[in-house]
Amino acid sequence: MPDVEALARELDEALLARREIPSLEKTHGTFALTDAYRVQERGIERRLARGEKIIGYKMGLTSAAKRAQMSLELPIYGVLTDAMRVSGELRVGDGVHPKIEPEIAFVTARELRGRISPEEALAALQGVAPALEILDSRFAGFKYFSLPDVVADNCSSWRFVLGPLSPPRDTGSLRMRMSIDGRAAQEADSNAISGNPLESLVQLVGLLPHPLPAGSIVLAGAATVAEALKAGMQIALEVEALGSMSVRAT
Ligand code: OOG
Ligand code: MG
Repeated sequence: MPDVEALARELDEALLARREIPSLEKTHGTFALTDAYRVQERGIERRLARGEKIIGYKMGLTSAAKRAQMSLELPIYGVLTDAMRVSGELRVGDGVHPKIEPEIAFVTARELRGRISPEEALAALQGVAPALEILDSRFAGFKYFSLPDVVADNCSSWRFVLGPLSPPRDTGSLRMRMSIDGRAAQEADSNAISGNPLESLVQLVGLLPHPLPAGSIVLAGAATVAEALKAGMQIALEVEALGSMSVRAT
C-alpha cells in the first residue's frame, strides 16, 4: 500500500514549486492503478482547499497516436478545475515543459452515471467545441514510468482552452488541424479519438466512481501527438463543422 497522502503532497509541492520529480514508482515502489486514482483525488482535494473548483474531467490516451507517444496502453481520466481554464493567452513560464494537443470537448446538460450508450451521451449534451489541452507533467523530462505515475499526476493536466460551443451533434469523422505560427503542425480525423470522440464520454462516465454532474466540461483526449509549447507561439485549431480557435503562448 503506498502512502497516498505523501505521494499527493510530493506531486502537489512539485506543481507549486515548478520543480521536476522522478517517477513515483521508481522512488517509492510500484502501486496499483486504483491507488493512483486515490493519489489523484487527494491531490485535487488539496487544490480545492486552495479555492479551486472542479469544472469537468479529461480523458487521456484515447488515441493510438497518444498511446504510442507515451508508450502506455489504457485510457485514463483526470480532473479539470477552474484554475486550469485559460482563454486567449497562456503564460508558458508558469509551467515546466508544457505541450499542446488538439482535442474535442463536450459540455453536459444533464447528470450522467454508469453504463450509458453513445446515444444517451449525445442526448445529454449542452454543446460541443474544439479544444486545446496544454499538458505539463510533474515528472522530469516529461517522462514518467507507468500508468499509475501519470494517473497520480492528474494525467499531466495543466491548462486547457475551450473553443466556441456548437449545439450538440455527432463529432465523428471531422477533420482536425492544429497549426503553429500559421503552419500545419498536426492533422487527424476526429475518429482517431476513441473511434468516435463521444466514446470518450461514454468511457469516462463508466470509469468515474460517482455521477458526472450536469454542466461538466469533458475533454475527449488528443487526436494526435502533443507538440512542445514555447513562448511566442500562436497555436490555432480548426475542426470541421465546429469552427476554429486560437491561443498565444507568452
Ligand atoms: C497523459 C495525458 C494524455 C491525452 O489527451 O491523450 C492526454 C500524457 O500525455 O502525459 O491528455
Ligand atoms: Mg489531452
